[in-house]
Amino acid sequence: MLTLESSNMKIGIVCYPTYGGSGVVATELGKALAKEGHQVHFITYSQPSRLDFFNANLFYHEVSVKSYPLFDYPPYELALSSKMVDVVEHEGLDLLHVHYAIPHASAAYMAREILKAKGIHIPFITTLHGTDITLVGKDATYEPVVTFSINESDGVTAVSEDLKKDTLAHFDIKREIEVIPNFIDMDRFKKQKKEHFKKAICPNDEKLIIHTSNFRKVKRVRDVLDIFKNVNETVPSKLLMVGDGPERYEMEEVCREYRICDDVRFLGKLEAVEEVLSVADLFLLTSEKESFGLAALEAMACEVPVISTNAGGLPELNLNGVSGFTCDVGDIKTMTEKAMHILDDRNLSTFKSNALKRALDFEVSNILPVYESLYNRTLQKTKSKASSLI
Ligand code: GMT
Repeated sequence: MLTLESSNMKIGIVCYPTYGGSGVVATELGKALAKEGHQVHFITYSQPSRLDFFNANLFYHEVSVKSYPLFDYPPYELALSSKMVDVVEHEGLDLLHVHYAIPHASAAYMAREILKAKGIHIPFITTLHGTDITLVGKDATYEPVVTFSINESDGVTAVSEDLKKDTLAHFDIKREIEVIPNFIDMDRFKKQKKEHFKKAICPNDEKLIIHTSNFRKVKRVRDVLDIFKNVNETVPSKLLMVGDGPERYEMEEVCREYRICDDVRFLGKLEAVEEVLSVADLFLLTSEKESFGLAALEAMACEVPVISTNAGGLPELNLNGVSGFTCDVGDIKTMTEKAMHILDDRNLSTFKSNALKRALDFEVSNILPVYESLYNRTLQKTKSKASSLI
């Protein structure tokens, strides 16, 4: 059903539209594909937060879930499958790409089978992002459905080698998983001249440390405060906490307990996070699990070195001793020492330029062709399978 110019495709993208790495990657991918001339249809329950501009190749279809007194739990997955069927039929899509396995992969499987019964053969690709495998997916509540829908996908990608390894270790996977890392748009994420911000936050030229996350337990946000408290005892510094989530309130309490409130600011969710990253000296990511670490990549693109844990895929991004340091989860002492090392004026500029250099490896222009190649190969396979049925 290739209807656009020979190499251009009509692609349906399904993701979580809210704040969160998987939704951000899905939306940025859709935007980059649209710029290349592909037609991209987002199918989500609300407008993805980064889908905030007009492009003739971008479309948004809202999934609405009808409730009924009988439903204690309105069946979102069914509404999503029905919407996928509708959009594929009416927009003539070539391929579906779902981000985050639960429940998007099983909803896509259902849509594909419904369409098959109507004589429409459309493949779906599933991208595994992290917690869909490492936390939620592993749980017996979802495991059989996740295993089945990964095996039934026409293409599967994982955002790091570590996530691929984890998936193969915990699920009975009978198909190839391709690793395609997160990527970054360096036109947006780059160091900008925002010295007035720096002056406002650090009036006495203090060092600026930053953490961004969704403040979930898995991020171990308290470790960020512990490291900062230690660093702040010797290095005049400020800490910006960007984002929001379940742990935020408790972390504000911890700041009071540590008597560091004057040096820590909680900024909540920020649209233009690159503006504050532009004036930061160090980024902290203390996660217990992290399949890739998009937040760290965004910091590195703005020339901010990273101290992260060595969990999950983080060492594949943050090169130990080069773009920053990777340390054992919860090792506050080492993370403090490494932070002081980076913040030392004799080392800081080298780490900053190394961080930028490493981020360039993940420029969107390097990663987009890898997705396009996977789409083309998957479409060819589906086409030949369909024609063998005739
Ligand atoms: O917990 C988050 O960080 C959000 C989560 C998501 O799925 O929205 O992010 C995951 O996917 C991102 C994009 O692929 C990765 O960069 C994050 O590392 C990953 N988070 C975890 O594995 C905890």
